[in-house]
Amino acid sequence: DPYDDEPERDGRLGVLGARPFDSETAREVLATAFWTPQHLFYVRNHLPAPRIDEDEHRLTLDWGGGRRRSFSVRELREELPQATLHATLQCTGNRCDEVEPSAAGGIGQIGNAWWEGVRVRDLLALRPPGEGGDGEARDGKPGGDAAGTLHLHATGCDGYEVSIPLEKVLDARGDVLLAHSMNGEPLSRDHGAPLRLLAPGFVGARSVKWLQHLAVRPEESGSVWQKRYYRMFPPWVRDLCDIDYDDGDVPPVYEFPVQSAIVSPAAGDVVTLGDDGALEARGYAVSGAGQRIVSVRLSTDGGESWRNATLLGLPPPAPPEHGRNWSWVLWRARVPVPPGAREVTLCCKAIDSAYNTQPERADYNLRGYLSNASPKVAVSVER
Ligand code: MTE
Ligand code: MO
Repeated sequence: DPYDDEPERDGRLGVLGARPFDSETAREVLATAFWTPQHLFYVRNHLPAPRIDEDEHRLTLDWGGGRRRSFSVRELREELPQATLHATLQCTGNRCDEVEPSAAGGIGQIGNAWWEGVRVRDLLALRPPGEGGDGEARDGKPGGDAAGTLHLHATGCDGYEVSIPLEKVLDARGDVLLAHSMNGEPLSRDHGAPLRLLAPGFVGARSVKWLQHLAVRPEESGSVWQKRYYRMFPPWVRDLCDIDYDDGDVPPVYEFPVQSAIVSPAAGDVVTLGDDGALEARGYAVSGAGQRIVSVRLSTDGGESWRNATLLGLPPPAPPEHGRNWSWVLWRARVPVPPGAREVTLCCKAIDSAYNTQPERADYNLRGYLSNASPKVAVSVER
């Protein structure tokens, strides 16, 4: 049984699937913890969780053209410059049930943490001398795929593999990290011990856990997770058989768009209004693109009138990314309810510093990916 050696897991994780293990962060945690504690942070595995001996483990980096080097975990922790990253990790399928009701999931395939490790761009800069690589200009022609893009393939010890555009990694403002710790603790087995990739602003699927191998290549990874999952299916595709994966209409998903959720109240709750005739709401919001969330607006009258939420202050230390905001904000609001209303639908929308916001409704896609429509929660009112 490949699943007979799974890690111990906290009973407060909301289980969506047992084998492979798939889970959500609980609402109580989402509503209150700016840094999601590691043992309460959603876990999304596609395969059995590997157990790795970190003293033996080596990460290999392949620049292409036969140039490779491997690193021990100790070297990565102690001998290379360390960086800290504040970043939200969100599964491509967070809120998927709102787009595809048969999909398992709610608002909890998300968490926020501070991560420590080595910037992947610093690792790439250690390129050993050698012949031209796959990623380099040869015969005066640029390397890369048809669009001239190079890709970084990332492979985990469980066999999971995806790629990301190399540009994101080389970009000084891309902040891609090879992480060994989360919220000041070494990574736990479920979160990828001893090493994982953290590509902030990209869907969780790109942040490969139990990282074993990184390789620069002129094309995307050919793995099933790169080619058959984590691509955006057009709304007219209703069945996996309808898909021509090689079609340009099925592009890979990297960045995630502006997202927010109402964590409290939950749909169907009976809420008691305060003396001010308002209800109390809480939630999270994140830009995805590294922008700052400038406001979260709430309405109980279908968007006729809006109220700004209070964005709850970030605890120190300040984000180390000098102007990028990969981390979420939590928010709280008191929202007036129309006099006499017994049922209301609370809705919200987040707006980032580039004035990107959430769509009123999401187009259908088969896997319920990137579900980020303006959240709506229907509750009963008690006065
Ligand atoms: N990396 C490996 N090696 N195997 C996996 O199954 N799942 C991915 C990503 N990295 C996965 C992986 C997906 S889909 C998500 S959403 C994130 O890990 C989840 O990270 P977490 O379990 O630490 O929350
Ligand atoms: Mo995911």
